[in-house]
Amino acid sequence: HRTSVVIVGAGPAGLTVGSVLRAAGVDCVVLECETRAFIETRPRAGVIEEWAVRALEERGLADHLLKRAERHSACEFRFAGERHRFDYTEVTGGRHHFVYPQPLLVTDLVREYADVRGGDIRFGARDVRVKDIDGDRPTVAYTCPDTGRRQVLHCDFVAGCDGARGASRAALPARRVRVARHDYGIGWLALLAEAPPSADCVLFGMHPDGFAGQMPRSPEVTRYYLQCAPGDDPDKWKPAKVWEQLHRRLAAAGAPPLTEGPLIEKRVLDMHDYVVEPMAYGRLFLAGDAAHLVAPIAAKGMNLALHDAFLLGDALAAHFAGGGDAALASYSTDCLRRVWDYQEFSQWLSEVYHGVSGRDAFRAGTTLARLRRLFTSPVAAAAFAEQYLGTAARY
Ligand code: RFL
Repeated sequence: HRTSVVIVGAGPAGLTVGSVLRAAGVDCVVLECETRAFIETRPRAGVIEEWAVRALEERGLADHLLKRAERHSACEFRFAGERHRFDYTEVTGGRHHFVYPQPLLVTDLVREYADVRGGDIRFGARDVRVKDIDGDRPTVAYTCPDTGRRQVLHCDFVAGCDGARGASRAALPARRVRVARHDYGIGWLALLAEAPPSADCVLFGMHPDGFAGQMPRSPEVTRYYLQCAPGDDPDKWKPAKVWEQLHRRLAAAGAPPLTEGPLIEKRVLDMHDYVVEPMAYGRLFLAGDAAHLVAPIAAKGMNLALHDAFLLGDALAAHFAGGGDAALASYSTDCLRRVWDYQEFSQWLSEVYHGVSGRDAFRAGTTLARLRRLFTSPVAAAAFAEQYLGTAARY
């Protein structure tokens, strides 16, 4: 079988690349190891930056999102027993965050790619192997779930969009890429509660016991985070202990109590980042978490995945339209600028979240000073808002 582009992975990155290619009339195949039902319900991200929503809209990919996503205009920091609302829409003269659960975005994108634009997508593809990326005829082999047989796809380009644990990254020759890693040495217990949000905006609790966060996802489901030891056992966190810690770490004068509910997800995330440089070699182009992981501290991962996907989709479409390969040549450099910018902000924000916990009184003092500055210096507030909402510059 021959096609122009094989896309490995049907996450936000792969499906967006596929939809952009279909709109440009470019032949492609998406290979996904899970089932459609699984990827349409896997809970994860929720925050989409406004520039990314506009970019999806320009490509006809945001109809549902624009009807159903919530628009957020503020977040609230709680520290030293007080609550401080940060109205980023006011600070930036009208910019917002959109809250739209990742499974809904994936559902919209699968429908658009496969059902509306007639894209070829193969679910349950096992043992995907990417080969011959340094020639002009790469191949992607996989095992078909129905027949158990190996299939080989011949193509011009491979888009490696298979996330942090994918297979395509392994096809990059180790001598030609550098993987930069950072480990925060911190764990987060990531929770989903079947309960309405406890506040109409994102809450950040900076507490000597550790960070706690609340992120509205929908009227029925709310995400919470609790800082914990890396590698901690989620089963040790019984519901009573979870809620006791959430109440304690998010407590502030005048704050309404949290709305409790059954915990439908409980996982420990070890906070770490990596960046693969360059993000491309030969005919293989990585996009999204396959190329860079950013700990969910600043809710940036899916936004970076979308940014890569727009650039890669457009660059491949330009190639097949005879528009040259300049965009493919600069793809990695163009993506990495935003990647490093968001990594830096996540590190900065990690210190804000975690600096008051533990026994280091000096670090706690400087962290509280950093927090207070957001509410006393308009310049500091503007800088924070710009990075929190994501660089608005044309991607
Ligand atoms: P995905 O979404 O992981 O999709 C990759 C797809 O590839 C498939 N796959 C394979 N297919 C074939 N062969 C293989 N060998 C394969 N291996 C994997 C997978 O099944 C999957 O369908 O990567 P993509 O597209 O790069 O998207 C990245 C985002 O999913 C990720 O960055 C975000 O979820 C990160 N993130 C957040 N990002 C935000 O922008 N805002 C947020 O609010 C936010 N919250 C979060 C998050 C990530 C979290 N976790 C679980 C780490 C909250 C959490 C808890």
